[in-house]
Amino acid sequence: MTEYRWSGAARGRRFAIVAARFNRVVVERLVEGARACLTKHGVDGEDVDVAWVPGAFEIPQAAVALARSGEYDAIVCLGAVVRGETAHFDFVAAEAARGIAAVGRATGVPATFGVLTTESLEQALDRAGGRHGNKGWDAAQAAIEMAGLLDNLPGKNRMVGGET
Ligand code: INI
Repeated sequence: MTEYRWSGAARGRRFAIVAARFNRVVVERLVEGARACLTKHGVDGEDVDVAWVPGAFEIPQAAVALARSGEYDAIVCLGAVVRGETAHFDFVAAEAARGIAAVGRATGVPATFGVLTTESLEQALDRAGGRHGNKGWDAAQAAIEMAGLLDNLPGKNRMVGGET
């Protein structure tokens, strides 16, 4: 029986953050949380690149391009979709989630989901360094873990260039 584990060494790995500008006050805090997590785990600031996109809907396209570049061990996707502000909340949120999940499966480069989907801006701020933690930190932590786990799984798991 093999139990595959994440090996914890994050130092030396490269990460890309894809951040959606919509609700920027929230997303900037998610980016800060993600950066803080990566730094805490020994990742050099020079090894973390950030790509800003207009909104959460555009995250998957940038994420797949970064994943296919072969430059990164994982992609951290950050955004804030707030129901109160849009009738198309469900479409934006669902496409962001579906698209981000597809990036990881298609390319083999983990893409983690730090897109808040909340009823109000207040709820979003609560999850961006407020009383419910920082989901940017959580998404970065998941990216470190997935990058370490994939290296330990059998076979060649980085299939850069796959279909989404
Ligand atoms: N994008 C978000 O990231 N959050 C939102 O709350 C949001 N609202 O409210 O509409 C939002 N819309 C923009 C969308 O992501 C696209 O950028 C836009 O539709 C252009 O394709």
